[in-house]
Amino acid sequence: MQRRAALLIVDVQLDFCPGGALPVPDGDLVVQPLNRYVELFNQRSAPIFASRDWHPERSKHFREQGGIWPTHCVQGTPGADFHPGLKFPEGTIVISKGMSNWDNGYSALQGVTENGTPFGMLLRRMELDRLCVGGLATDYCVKESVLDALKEGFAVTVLTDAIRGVEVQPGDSERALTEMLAAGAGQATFPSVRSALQAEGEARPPARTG
Ligand code: VGL
Repeated sequence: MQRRAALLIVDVQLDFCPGGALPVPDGDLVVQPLNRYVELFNQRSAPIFASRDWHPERSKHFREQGGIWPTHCVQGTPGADFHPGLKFPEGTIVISKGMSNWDNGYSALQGVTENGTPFGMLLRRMELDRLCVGGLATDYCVKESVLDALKEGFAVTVLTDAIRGVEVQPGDSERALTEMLAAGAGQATFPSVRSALQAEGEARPPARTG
């Protein structure tokens, strides 16, 4: 059976980029490769989702409330904005997560659309069964999103040319990738994703018009 793929861009927000509150080393370097993926998916009318950390000020995720992270991505603050270099086309669906005081919000599959629809439910409703995932950070939100998506029965491809890790411990990103692959994710870079999408498009009957 043919799979219908969508792009998921995880948490490319200013607080996770150099100069932000919880900078991922070279986090901004995912922007350009992600824009290529955005263009590719958009050209093929494949859906594009962008998740964001969207925390309340008093999240238990933050050090001040007993968590492990500096305060970051607080709802409505500039640090929570998507990186301005991302070229999201019209129709990009934003998935917000970590919105309650007690929710770490690592996984986009725990997130909701602006109407409150759970992301997994939306994917099923749209008959999407593969997620191609890039963004920040490899060792936290990318990893948890990928593992959760696999648990929910979706196929997942990790876009290894469009991810970066926090690396609290050196090697965390590599270990995270190993864990994702062991759980059943695939990995790919731009040329192979482009070929796969092309094949998918050719195998699917043309959309009915009129
Ligand atoms: C993230 C650490 C803390 C992430 C979020 O987006 O990967 N990392 N909160």
